[in-house]
Amino acid sequence: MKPEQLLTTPAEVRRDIPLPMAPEATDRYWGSDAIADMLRALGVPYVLLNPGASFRGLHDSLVNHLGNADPQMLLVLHEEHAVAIAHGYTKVTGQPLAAILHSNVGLMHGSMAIFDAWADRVPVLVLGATGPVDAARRRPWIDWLHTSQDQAALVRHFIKWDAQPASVAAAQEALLRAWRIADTAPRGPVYVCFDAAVQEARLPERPTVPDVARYMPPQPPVPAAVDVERVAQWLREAQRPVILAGRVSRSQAGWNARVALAERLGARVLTDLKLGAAFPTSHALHAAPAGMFLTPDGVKALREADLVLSLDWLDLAGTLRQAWGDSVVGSRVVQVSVDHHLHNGWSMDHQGLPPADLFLACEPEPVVDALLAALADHPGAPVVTAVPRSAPAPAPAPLPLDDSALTVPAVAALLREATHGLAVSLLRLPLSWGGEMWEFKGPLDFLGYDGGGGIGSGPGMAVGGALALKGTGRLPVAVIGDGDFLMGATALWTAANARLPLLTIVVNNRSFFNDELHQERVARERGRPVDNRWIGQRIDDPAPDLAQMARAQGLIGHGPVKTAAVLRSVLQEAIAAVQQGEGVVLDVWVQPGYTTSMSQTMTRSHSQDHE
Ligand SMILES: Cc1ncc(C[n+]2csc(CCOP(=O)(O)OP(=O)(O)O)c2C)c(N)n1
Ligand SMILES: [Mg+2]
Repeated sequence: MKPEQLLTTPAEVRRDIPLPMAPEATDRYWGSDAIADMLRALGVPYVLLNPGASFRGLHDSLVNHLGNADPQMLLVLHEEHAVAIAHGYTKVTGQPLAAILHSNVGLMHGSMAIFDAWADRVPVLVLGATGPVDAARRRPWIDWLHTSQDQAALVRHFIKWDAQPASVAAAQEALLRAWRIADTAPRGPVYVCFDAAVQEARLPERPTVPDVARYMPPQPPVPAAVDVERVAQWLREAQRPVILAGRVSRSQAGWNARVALAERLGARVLTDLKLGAAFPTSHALHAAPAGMFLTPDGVKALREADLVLSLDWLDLAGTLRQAWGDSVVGSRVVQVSVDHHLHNGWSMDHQGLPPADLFLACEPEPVVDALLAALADHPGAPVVTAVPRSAPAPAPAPLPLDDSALTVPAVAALLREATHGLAVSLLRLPLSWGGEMWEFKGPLDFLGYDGGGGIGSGPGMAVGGALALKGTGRLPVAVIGDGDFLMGATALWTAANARLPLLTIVVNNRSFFNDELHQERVARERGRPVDNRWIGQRIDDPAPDLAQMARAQGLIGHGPVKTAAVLRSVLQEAIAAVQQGEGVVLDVWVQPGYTTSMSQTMTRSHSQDHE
């Protein structure tokens, strides 16, 4: 289900730069003009690209045939960012973008980000080029080097579909099919590779564009009435139902429906910090703060359940295992998901195979709507006011003292204080974050993680989110690790170039700290010195000047910020600057450390390790 349109038209990004030549200045047409026309007809607002000769024909068509509008180009400094920005944008809007990657080399650079989008079930129209496929037409050296047999083979295991059309008509059809497949749930990236010779072929006349309205994705499947009635009956009978709110849409209507269903049933709800906000976290029925893994209170709520309604929960088998271990799952399980349509033999991102007493092959939203209708006569349970807990509910850390050194919970507390009353979209949170640190009140309050766990995705996806939110009045904030920042930092240049407001807070522990925990665990198991865990992990000799890296790219950079007092004043300044349209990076030095439940789960014994 698509989120409601955030903006009636995509934000104007630097249309202030006049082009020397008006579009339509020529009456001669080329193969790539037809491809560009198709992108416009499909309504793609932006294409992200790093230039390359393999698609010089298409590049020219976008600029000189279409006048660099609808779609508009955004330049990136690395192909990984092209895909990550598209991914981040679509997570907010539901609207896919195109990323154009140069021949085999650009595709290789983009591949990790394609994997992230795949694992996150986010559609991206990845376009590429090769050739000329006809060897007789290749320039010496470089055209041979950058032509590969079956180029899509590089990424085929983690895209939904690919094509290398051999004519203009086939290219148009390939784009229509790619679009439809990418944007049909389970959504994901697709790849269309344009032969340089097809792009550069002269056309006898202006290409006609097919009527794209006749090739759109299918209507989402709705559940069969008999299945809805069965689940509704099970829900009426259930004493302690639990809803696992997983991969749901950013739609406000979908959010409201989930709340209504939970309230009607008195069902407890669990959410996942790897995914976008799915349920109001301060609601009495939200059973436990979300984490990257199920927290002890989450395990308890699940363990007590007599019916589990999984709304496309990301790892249902693994989660049930956290509650029931090796014993038989002691609750009815209803799985609502279309994800199985995407599973293949290469990627294990399908996770373990969960049991399901009833499996509805639908997206969550139509099922929630149907259940609400079926349960209209249900008396409605009193909203549980206090969920019994094993220990006191985790509370967000209080504001730190002025001169104290900073931790991630303290940064969260100061950010809460500084943004009080503002509509904030957290575009990214670091691994060291805990669900209790922030209240999610709506579907755009948090956009979730990157899907594939590919470090370096943070900055690019944040830029994409900022592009989507420009002009909406929401404050885009990304809180990311220093390792993530350093791998993806040059993505921020695109934010500066496109004049995108964005606040990036780097919680800088000067380390790839997640992996220090792993080395510590191994050292302990082997009776070896734990003190050596930092070797090959710390990023502090020299400590990179992250603020300088931001300034070097045209953003505002502050830091290193080392105390609460300084962070409080810098945050105020930074938020004001972002509200004026600036991109700001704050380098905030924090003590290394993860929440207890996180570090316990991260460092479990080898057979249960996650990285
Ligand atoms: C491309 C890639 N390389 C390496 C890893 C392994 N890895 C997982 S978390 C992590 C550390 C990330 O560092 P940072 O962003 O600073 O977060 P911190 O752990 O310090 O909180 C690494 C290297 C990965 N997931 N992806
Ligand atoms: Mg770090």
